Amino acid sequence: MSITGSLAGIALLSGTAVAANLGKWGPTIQFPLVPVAAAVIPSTAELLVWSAYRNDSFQTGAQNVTQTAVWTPTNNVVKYFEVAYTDHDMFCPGVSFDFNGDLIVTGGDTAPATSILNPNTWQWTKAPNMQLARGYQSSATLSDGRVFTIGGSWSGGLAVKNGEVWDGSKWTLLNGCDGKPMLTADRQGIFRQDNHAWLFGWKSGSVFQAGPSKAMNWYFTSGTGSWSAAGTRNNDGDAMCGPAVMYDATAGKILTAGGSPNYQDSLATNNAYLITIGTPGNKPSVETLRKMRYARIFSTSTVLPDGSVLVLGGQTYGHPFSDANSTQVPELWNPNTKSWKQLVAGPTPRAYHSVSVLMPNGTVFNGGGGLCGNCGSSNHFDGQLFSPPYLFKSDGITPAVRPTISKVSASTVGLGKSLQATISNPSGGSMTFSLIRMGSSTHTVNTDQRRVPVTPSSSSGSVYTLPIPSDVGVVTPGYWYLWAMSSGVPGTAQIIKITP
Ligand SMILES: *[C@@H]1O[C@H](CO)[C@@H](O)[C@H](O)[C@H]1NC(C)=O
Ligand SMILES: *[C@@H]1O[C@H](CO)[C@@H](O)[C@H](O)[C@H]1NC(C)=O
Ligand SMILES: *[C@@H]1O[C@H](CO)[C@@H](O)[C@H](O)[C@H]1NC(C)=O
Ligand SMILES: *[C@@H]1O[C@H](CO)[C@@H](O)[C@H](O)[C@H]1NC(C)=O
Ligand SMILES: [Cu+2]
Repeated sequence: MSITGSLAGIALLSGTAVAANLGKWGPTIQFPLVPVAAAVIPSTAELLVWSAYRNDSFQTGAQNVTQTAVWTPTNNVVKYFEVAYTDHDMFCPGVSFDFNGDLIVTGGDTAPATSILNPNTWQWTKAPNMQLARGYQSSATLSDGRVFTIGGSWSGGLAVKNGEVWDGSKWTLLNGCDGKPMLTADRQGIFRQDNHAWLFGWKSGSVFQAGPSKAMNWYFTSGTGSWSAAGTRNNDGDAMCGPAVMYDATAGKILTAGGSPNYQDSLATNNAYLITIGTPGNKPSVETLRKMRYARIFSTSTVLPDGSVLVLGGQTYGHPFSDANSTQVPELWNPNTKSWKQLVAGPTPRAYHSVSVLMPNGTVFNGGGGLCGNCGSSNHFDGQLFSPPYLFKSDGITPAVRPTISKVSASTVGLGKSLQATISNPSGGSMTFSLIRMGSSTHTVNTDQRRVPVTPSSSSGSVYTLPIPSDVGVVTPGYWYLWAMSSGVPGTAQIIKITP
């Protein structure tokens, strides 16, 4: 049978209309709060989500507790925890996993604060304040294990906020990492112009800032810091609250999707670009890609094991705390054809304050939206798992036959070393492998996720030898999902720790 045409998601196979494989939305998972931030915690692969000092509303300033919840996928139980002992309302923060899998959460409603979650004990610790109070800054883990942050005038005062680094015991201001070159021209001023930087930790302690400003920049974190301009994304303007994802770190490839010149009350774009970075300080190459079908601000992007990128949610016109103009049709970007495919629409609008995180079984959690107090239906106390098309046969209904990683030789592996993975491959498809760093998501930002393709150096029967690349700027140490795919169908990931 051959595909003879397609119309509105229906493929016509030899004259008979059958459902195309456009993915599937799973049952709704209810939370006791609006999940505005989310991360899969490596030790147990449970999903941590949080809102603000309340479960449905926020207030910048003196609040000092955070409402959190943990969803356990294996038994579908959601537990609620209030975290009070770090004196930190972690709403609108910067979030980064460090080399040990500690979740470093900075600023937001309590603008100077730092809280750290130990993934093994599930205990939060209060850490020293940042040098500058920040909210809507983003942060990125560096190749030397420190964590860099910049910007964040949404709370803690309006100012050009230069970069600073966390070294595990204290924050140090890097005044040479100038906050000015990364400002957008948002009409609300500095309050919005330094929000949600697209930061990628890279080689030699550098950070590539791919947006959302029209200008891209390199930040260098040795000594007192420095920066250099890195050009523009061709004709793209400021792209606030559009996502950017490093879908192939080995090749330095970053996809950007949408955004808007202003944080609110402004049309989004459907622009897409492919940025390829190499040596720190060099100008990256930028390719203008085919546009998405839908313009989007406040969407999320998640890189999948096969290197495709799933863009979910958002709205065509930026209006925080509103479900109006929602884009509920997912779009899946294929890195080989560089084209977008529309998938089955989600039942729930997910725009401002929504999150997406890749789960170990190859589904994507998409949840939240709102946190606006008495705004009623715009508060979404829930989420759903989206199953991408790779989890189904071509009929879009029958589950695909998936490979299994029955054994890995070690759960911790050093950069440049190898792992042996024993694979059961019942479908007999050709095996490929990849690594994806476990992510955290809030406000369109997920600086933790990045994908690294892995080519087996040898195989013997069902045992594959998988070399872990050696560049610490590319394979940021920490916890990673290891994926085995059979003809592009992923099994369940093994969670491994990569050490420097
Ligand atoms: C949110 O918290 C309030 C108390 O502050 C509670 O009455 C309400 O039931 C909670 N909402 C949900 C969905 O759990
Ligand atoms: C914050 O916590 C302190 C005690 O740690 C308490 O005295 C104070 O009232 C709290 N502030 C708010 C706004 O809840
Ligand atoms: C993924 O895990 C969730 C939670 O356990 C489950 O509901 C879902 O069916 C799983 N999907 C696949 C494709 O394994
Ligand atoms: C929906 O989008 C249009 C522009 O396309 C805009 O004029 C309108 O204000 C938006 N609606 C809301 C409620 O934001
Ligand atoms: Cu926010």
